[in-house]
Amino acid sequence: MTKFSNVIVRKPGRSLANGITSAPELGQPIYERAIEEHDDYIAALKQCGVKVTELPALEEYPDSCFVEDPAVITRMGAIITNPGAGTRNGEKTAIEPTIREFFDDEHIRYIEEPGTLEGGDVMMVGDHFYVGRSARTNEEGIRQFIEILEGWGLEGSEVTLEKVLHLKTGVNYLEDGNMLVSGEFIDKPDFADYNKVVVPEEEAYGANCIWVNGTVIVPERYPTVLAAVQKLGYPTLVVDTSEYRKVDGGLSCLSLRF
Ligand code: CIR
Repeated sequence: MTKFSNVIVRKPGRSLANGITSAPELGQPIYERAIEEHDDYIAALKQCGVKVTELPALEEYPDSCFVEDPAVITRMGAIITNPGAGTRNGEKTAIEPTIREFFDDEHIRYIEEPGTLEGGDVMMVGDHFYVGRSARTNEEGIRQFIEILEGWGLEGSEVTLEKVLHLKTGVNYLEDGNMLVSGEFIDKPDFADYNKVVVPEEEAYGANCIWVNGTVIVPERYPTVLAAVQKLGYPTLVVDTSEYRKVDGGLSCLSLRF
C-alpha cells in the first residue's frame, strides 16, 4: 500500500512567464496568481498528511517549479534524471542537494547522456513504473531507467506517446486499480487491465490529478473529472492550477511525492 510522507515543491519565479509552452494563446502566467495557487497547492498537500519541503524560486530556470521532471523517487531510492528540454537540463543539478538530504550515495542513481528522461513521463503503479517515450524521454533514457529499477527489485515498461508532452499529461494512477485516462491512452493495451475512468476531450487537462494518501487532488474547473473521482469513493480537494496550465504544467508536475 502506497503511503507518502514527504513532498518536495519549488516556488515559481517571476521567470515562469517565460516557461516552455505549447499553448501561447492562453497568455503568460501571472506571477502573483501563480504564487497564490502554489500556496493553495501546498495547503492541500499538507491536508493529506505529508511534510512539505519548499525550495526557493530559481529565476534562471523558468520551469523549475515543475520539480517532478528532474528527479524520480521510488521506495528504493532516487533517480536524478537528464531532462530532455535544453532550458531545463540544469534543474537536475539544482534539485540534487535536496535529494541528498533524503537519500545517501547508495540510494541515488543518474540518467546519463545520451539518455534523456523527465519525471513527468514516469507513472508509478506499485513497484511497476510506466515510462513514456516522448520528445523529452528517449529510448536510451528508458533503458537506463529500467536497468536502475531492476537493480532495486522494481520493474518498468515503455509506453509510446504520440501527442501529449508527458505520459502523466494524459494518464494518472489513483491507486486501488483506478486510472484516469484521456485521449491517446484510452485504448492503449498497456492499461487494459485497470479500472479506467475515461476523461472527456474537453476536460483532458483534468486527467492530471494526484492521489495523496487516500485523497485525490483535482484541478479546479473540471466537473466531470471531479464527479468521476468522487464516484470512485475518494475524498477530494480542488486546487486551481490555471496559471501553470498556461505553460503546460499541472498538479503532478508541481511536486515530488514519496
Ligand atoms: C515544460 O514544458 O517542461 C514545462 N513548461 C511544463 C512541465 C510539466 N511537467 C510535467 O508534466 N511533469
